[in-house]
Amino acid sequence: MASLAPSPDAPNPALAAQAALLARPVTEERRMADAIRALAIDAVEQAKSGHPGMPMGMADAATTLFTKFLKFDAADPRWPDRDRFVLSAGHGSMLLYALLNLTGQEGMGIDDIKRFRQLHSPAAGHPEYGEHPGIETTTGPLGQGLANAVGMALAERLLAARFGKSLVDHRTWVIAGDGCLQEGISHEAASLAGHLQLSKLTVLYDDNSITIDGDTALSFTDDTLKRFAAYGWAVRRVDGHDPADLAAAMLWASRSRRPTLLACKTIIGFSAPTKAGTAGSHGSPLGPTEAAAAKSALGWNHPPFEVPDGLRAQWEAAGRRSAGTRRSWLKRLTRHPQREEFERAIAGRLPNAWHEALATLRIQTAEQKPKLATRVASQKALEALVPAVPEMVGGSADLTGSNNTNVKGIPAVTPGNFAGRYIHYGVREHGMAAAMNGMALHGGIIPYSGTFLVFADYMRPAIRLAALMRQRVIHVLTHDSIGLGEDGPTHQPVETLAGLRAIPNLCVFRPGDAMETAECWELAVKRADGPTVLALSRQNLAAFRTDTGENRCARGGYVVEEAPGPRQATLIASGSEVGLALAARTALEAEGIATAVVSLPCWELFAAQDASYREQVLGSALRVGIEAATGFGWERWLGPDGVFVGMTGFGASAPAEALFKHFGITAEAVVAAVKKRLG
Ligand SMILES: Cc1ncc(C[n+]2csc(CCOP(=O)(O)OP(=O)(O)O)c2C)c(N)n1
Ligand SMILES: [Mg+2]
Repeated sequence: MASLAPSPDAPNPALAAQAALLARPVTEERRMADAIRALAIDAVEQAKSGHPGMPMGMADAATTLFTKFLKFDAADPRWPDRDRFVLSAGHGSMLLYALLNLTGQEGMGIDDIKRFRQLHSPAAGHPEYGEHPGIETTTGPLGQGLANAVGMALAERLLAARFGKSLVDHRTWVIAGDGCLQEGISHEAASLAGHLQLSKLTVLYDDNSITIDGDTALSFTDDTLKRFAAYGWAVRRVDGHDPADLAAAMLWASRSRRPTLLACKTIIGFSAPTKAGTAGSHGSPLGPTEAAAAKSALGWNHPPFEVPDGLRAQWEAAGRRSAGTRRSWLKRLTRHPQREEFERAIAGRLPNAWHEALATLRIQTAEQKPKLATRVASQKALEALVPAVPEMVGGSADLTGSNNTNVKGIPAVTPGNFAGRYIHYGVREHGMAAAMNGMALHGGIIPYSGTFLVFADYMRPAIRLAALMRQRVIHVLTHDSIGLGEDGPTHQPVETLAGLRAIPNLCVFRPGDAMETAECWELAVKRADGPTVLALSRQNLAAFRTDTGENRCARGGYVVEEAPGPRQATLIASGSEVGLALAARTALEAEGIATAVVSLPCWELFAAQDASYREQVLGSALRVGIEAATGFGWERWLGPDGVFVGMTGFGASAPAEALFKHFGITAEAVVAAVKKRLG
């Protein structure tokens, strides 16, 4: 069969279409779009790296959006009721930087753009959350932005249900490319958005038929419109270089009762005389000759980085378009009966009494010493937290009963009805985690959700971005070891903890009993500047903590039982293995071996303690690490002379007790290892 992709020697069909477009009289809109194109060309030339093609192709669509539809005020990019704009195709970052600059936003001056892709410039290679308030999320890993946007659109609906549309009534707009739509995460996220009827979400699809390898015919022959229509979206084809068609489509999208996909047919690298319509304009500078010719084709004869004053003034006026709308909103906020509560939630401040019920739970737990699976203890913590913290929105990727993430009396969200606070995400872990990032980024929501720990790998790219962006999202990951038993090695994480612990700024908690679980939940909710994973057991665990004062998990690791005299061994364990370490200690003490037990529920927090505390906890006696996972990373705490008792490979299918015996993770094995080393 003949290849669908054009041969590299074939004439470039985009050039004829481009010539026809360039032959049209230059309109005001074209000039405004050309300012974006020129800045993108210049910045990429200057940096000698970057992606000019996408901003050049999507400049017309972005101009229509920013001058006619997007509700924003350049004077306050943090205005809570602004429309959210997500550049999911993050490689086209210069499109966003040009828009921020041209609309007159502080913090993205022309000098910043001249330093595109240089150290400490807010104009980084890809949009980085935190570099400028107009950057709503970090993008670059394709598809993530689209899924973040689904979370933002969902957050908007949830907050509108809570505070009413006089305070919360905005849209979410996304620019996504072929790459975003090829990625699996876009399928999950779009399917969820269609199901939930997130009507205030619009994706402008840069339908340019080009990715890095060349024509999309090489790898992408889906009928994308039919695909989105099947998800329950309203879809429409648009001429991505025709302002009237773009405006009509965006107006139509704003009135839709379903999420909308506008497939904007564009020419990548529009105006470049030879590279337009080809992958050649995707990810490298046009080069001085092609760059000059592109500008000349546009009739743009200004020096690099210069935008004529009149054109700047037009763009700045676009940046002020919604200033009046914002002022009216501020007036409504002042009079609104829920003003304080709204401002508190948006600022991410917890309610005053947020941990009172949890404190009561800790006292009860100390008295009752319940033998519980930590996933069940987690549910008890949620029963204390969720009613007290109205911004907590839960969910699970179809494992609600296993993850114990639901709370009695808290209703679920259903399509078109957002009065609930629990999301049935379906079996869409990646989409779920990225949507949660979007909810946290939107503000006013603390998302938590669940799946099995082993499926953290299905969410890893989104967890990594939450850590990079310092977002408060909480993942309840249950069935945390071979302790889950019969489901077998596909479901038994062994390397997962190590993989998660390797992510900077992610707190991975593995509590060992009900008290530790309550403490870890308290820390997770309080943690305003980063994500948290709670690794929880399926099996019941005996209580070892009966003190209720200090939150001992806050230091990441602590001595549970000290040795009666100078230590001969220190057993260091997490989660279900703390109980095992305590049993081994009893046996060792019986043989006269002075042994301490350390619980290490969070490496990230323990590593942040001062060295003297860590030394005091870990001690100078023989260190034995015990964890039903691979030992990768444990040398950090055990040093070169330590012993590790855990897994060395994958698990197996059998009842949990049989597995712990089979893999030698038992109190007897620990005792034997200590005695062998102490000789
Ligand atoms: C998850 C992920 N995989 C791969 C890449 C590398 N990458 C960046 S852009 C791109 C091609 C994207 O094509 P498209 O979205 O159509 O962008 P266009 O070339 O049209 O600008 C690839 C593969 C990435 N950024 N993220
Ligand atoms: Mg493309």
